[in-house]
Amino acid sequence: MGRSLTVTAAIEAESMTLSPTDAGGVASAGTASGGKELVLSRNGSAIRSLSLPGQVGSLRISARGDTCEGAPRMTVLLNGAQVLQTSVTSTSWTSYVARLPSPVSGSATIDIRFDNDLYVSTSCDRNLRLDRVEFLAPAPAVECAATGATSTTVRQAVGATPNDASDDFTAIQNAIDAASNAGGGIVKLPAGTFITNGHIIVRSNVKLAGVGPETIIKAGPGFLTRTGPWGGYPVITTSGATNVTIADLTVDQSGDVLDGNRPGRLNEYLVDVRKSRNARVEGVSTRNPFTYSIAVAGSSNFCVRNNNTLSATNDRYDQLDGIHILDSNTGHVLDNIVDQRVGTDGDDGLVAHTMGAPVYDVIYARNKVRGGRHGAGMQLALGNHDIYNIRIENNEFWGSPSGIHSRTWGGGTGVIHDITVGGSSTTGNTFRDNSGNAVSFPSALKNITVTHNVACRSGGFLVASAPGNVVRDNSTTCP
Ligand SMILES: [Ca+2]
Ligand SMILES: [Ca+2]
Ligand SMILES: [Ca+2]
Repeated sequence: MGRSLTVTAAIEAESMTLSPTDAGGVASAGTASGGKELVLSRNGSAIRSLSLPGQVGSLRISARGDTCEGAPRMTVLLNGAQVLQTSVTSTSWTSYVARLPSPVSGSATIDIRFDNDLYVSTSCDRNLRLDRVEFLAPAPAVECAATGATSTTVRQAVGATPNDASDDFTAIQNAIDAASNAGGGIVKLPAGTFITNGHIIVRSNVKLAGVGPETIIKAGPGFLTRTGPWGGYPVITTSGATNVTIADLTVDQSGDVLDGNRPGRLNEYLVDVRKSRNARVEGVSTRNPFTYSIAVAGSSNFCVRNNNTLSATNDRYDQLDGIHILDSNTGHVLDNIVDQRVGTDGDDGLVAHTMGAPVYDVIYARNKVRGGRHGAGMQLALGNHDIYNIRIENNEFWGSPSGIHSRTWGGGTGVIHDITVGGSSTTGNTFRDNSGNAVSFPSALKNITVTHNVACRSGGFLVASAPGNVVRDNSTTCP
């Protein structure tokens, strides 16, 4: 999950100007880039101006120290603003990274300062040694990898009639089946409300698409008379398909008028990516759920992007999660607006959940989430399989009973590990007006990184101690 960054520009420290000029000098160093280093032997600055040929998001400074009753302190300013202050404790070349609060380009002045010089006659001499400064491009924005269906052949759902009481299930399903049998295609629905009394299955290599939220597929009065392939009540499922897309429409489960409280309610979900590979759900609005709104179950290589969930019913249901990733791996949950708290029935906004398989290699980024009355902004729900390699960044969790929390269910033996919440000054999450803790990971964990997040009118950052955990540089002050 690591990302290497492009070097936009680099300078040797020995090309920098000292101020005052007697603060040190250039020395030969066989281990240094260019064979030379700049030694700051007394308090002072190493300064250089340059023109950056592209955007820079961070600096990487190769430095080492001569310690003397403590290490030298290095303070780095870019264009007059401090971007790093650190002790240089290593006596061999070490990279120190300064992340910029926002990208910089054009003319730039870097100023590296040494301000705690110490010289003890005959015993030791504290100095700061600099080798090289690299200017790194900003991390590329996280985007989905799953392509979904790629055929561009458009097929009409002949016989589907919007805005009347007639059941359009058979016409839509027949068009999907024909498209898949022909090798793939786009089944495109115009604006209007289409009624389904069945459970639409999107087949391999097919994209089911509307023209935007004004294309509505709505559960009709006969919707509960039969079940989907896994015993539940999906409005749309991918049930085993590969290379499949659901896009640009509203999907309404009619949970406000139907009574969805029946066996199997939680077997399949409103929009259900099920045992699929390479699946996309994007530009989808979900309405009136009586189960999870968008779920990815037993699947890999998925993209859930730019969707909008809403839970608005009162005192009819529970467990109404927004976007629920179950027993699935390798995917992205990006740019969604999740609101489970308009009514009282809503539960967690985002979920990673293990029941029969681990959840791993998932990035949740740039989502705006309000968890429901029964839940949290995000829950890591742990059964007997691990949840790991998860990045949670640049999200806003607001107005929820709590921000992000983990729970163990059914005496689960799984472990939550290698989770990053925030992680850098450009990827931190915002927690706003949550009544409980911003982050709470109480048990069954290791290698949890919670850094660079901001909690405003929310609780704190609670992570049980465990090997590899890093919890620092979080703020509980409103910006
Ligand atoms: Ca010195
Ligand atoms: Ca050098
Ligand atoms: Ca119709």
